[in-house]
Amino acid sequence: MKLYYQSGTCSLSPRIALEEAGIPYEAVRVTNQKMGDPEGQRLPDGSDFRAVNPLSYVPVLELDDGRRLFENPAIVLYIADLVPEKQLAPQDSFGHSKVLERLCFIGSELHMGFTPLFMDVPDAVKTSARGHLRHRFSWLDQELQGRDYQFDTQLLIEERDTTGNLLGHHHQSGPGFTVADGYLFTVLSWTEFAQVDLAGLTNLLAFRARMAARPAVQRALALENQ
Ligand SMILES: N[C@@H](CCC(=O)N[C@@H](CS)C(=O)NCC(=O)O)C(=O)O
Repeated sequence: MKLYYQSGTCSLSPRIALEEAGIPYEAVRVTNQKMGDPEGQRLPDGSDFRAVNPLSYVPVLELDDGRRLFENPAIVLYIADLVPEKQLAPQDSFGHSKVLERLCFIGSELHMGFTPLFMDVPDAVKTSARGHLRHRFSWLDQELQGRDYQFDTQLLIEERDTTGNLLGHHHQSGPGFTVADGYLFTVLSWTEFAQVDLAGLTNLLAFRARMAARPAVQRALALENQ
């Protein structure tokens, strides 16, 4: 499996999902020779990235048989479903759809909301974009009240005796990491650069710190910057 990525971008989200899943993958760095120009995106051999994604953006997940998946929500849910036992997304239909709902919210209401903040546009447009984002982040802050992660998952816990023999299993339900957390963490990582004010959003800030402490997230960040 290959992940086409660019450091500091939304491809961090599927990278976190892959690291959490423990699935081996090859990371292919896309570089931009001409910032903001889709014709400038290049593969490591210097060829045009549009041969992989005609729209010239990351992330792209390429399966071993050559099929490709585009768009963050689809990619990370696919990764989650490869390892259902890890509960990177709830596997019941409603729980799965709730994670998809949040992934779509992050993609359209947050991720795309940053676009003007990375462009040369009038200050009034940027101020409006920051207000729009602050409003949506405030809602997520409320959603995270009293919770470590955005959704509940159901983990299968093994019971063992003192010598390590398996005695049985039980289910434990409660807030747990899902791929929607990896995507939310990714867009939160842009807030300083984009000057989006998160002051007072204590649940969201605690969530970000909790995510940053996860070994898989730390691996994803370190690998991106290699
Ligand atoms: N709708 C896409 C958006 C992906 C996207 O915005 N990718 C950015 C990085 S965060 C990119 O590659 N931009 C380069 C460009 O558009 O030229 C998704 O959700 O996956």
